[in-house]
Amino acid sequence: MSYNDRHGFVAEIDHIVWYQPIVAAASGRPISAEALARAYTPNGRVVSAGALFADARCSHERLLRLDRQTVRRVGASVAEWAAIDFFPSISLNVSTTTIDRDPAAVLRWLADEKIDPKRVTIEITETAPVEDIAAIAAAVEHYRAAGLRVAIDDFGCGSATFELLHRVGADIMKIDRRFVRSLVADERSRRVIAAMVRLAHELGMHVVAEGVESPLQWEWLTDIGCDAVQGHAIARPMPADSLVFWRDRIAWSPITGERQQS
Ligand code: G
Ligand code: MN
Repeated sequence: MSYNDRHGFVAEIDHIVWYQPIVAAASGRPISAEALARAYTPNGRVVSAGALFADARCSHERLLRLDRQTVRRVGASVAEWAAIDFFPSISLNVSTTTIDRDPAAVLRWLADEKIDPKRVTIEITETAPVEDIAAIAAAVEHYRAAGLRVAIDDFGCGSATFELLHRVGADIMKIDRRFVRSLVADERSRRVIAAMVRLAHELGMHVVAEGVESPLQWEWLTDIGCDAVQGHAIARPMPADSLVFWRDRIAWSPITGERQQS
């Protein structure tokens, strides 16, 4: 049973956006903030809207509207932040459906919201079915020419892992949290991650490890050569105004043992 069936409240989704920092692995310096769609349940809890995006019954039109609304919310955050001289880079999850159906939409929306494409990384998840890789590869070229960066999200757990890597020239590889989860206890996980990092670097890509929940995982990932980390060990997703407080706080790096002022 899908999330929608159980909760039945998403006839038309009015979701909000929270942000989770991504930091340089070695220094702990903030690099970017991933915009994450969140929805309120009827009893006021905030849950991930990921389940809604993944719903197979979601029409293409609805997925387009969801992505559109995320960019609108990010536009509002960017304007609020600019008013206090805060200009973080943003990672934006865009569905492959949107990229496939209307490749120019994202660029239009960013322009409408006055978001500088150079501040934006588009994350393409490869766990969703990728219908037309050639079309996606062409769209990605177009985005990069417009100054956006492109990341392959959830790398290693999708149906088209190597085909995407082979056909789509992306800037960033995001290693799925399932590899990160077992790395401290399992040497093979570490070897797999190390091989992914070498592969990414061979292709000139940066590597972000996601789902980093402990300082020990963070340390291992840094030693293995990951460029950046994201997860509860660094910061949980938070509302736009909290991101400012997070930035102003002193971030702690377990690697250098130095306190970092962002
Ligand atoms: O598919 P994608 O990688 O964009 O998913 C991001 C999701 O991962 C968000 O919903 C976010 O709340 C969740 N998340 C972020 N950090 C962690 C973490 O350290 N552990 C776990 N289990 N989930 C996380
Ligand atoms: Mn993502």
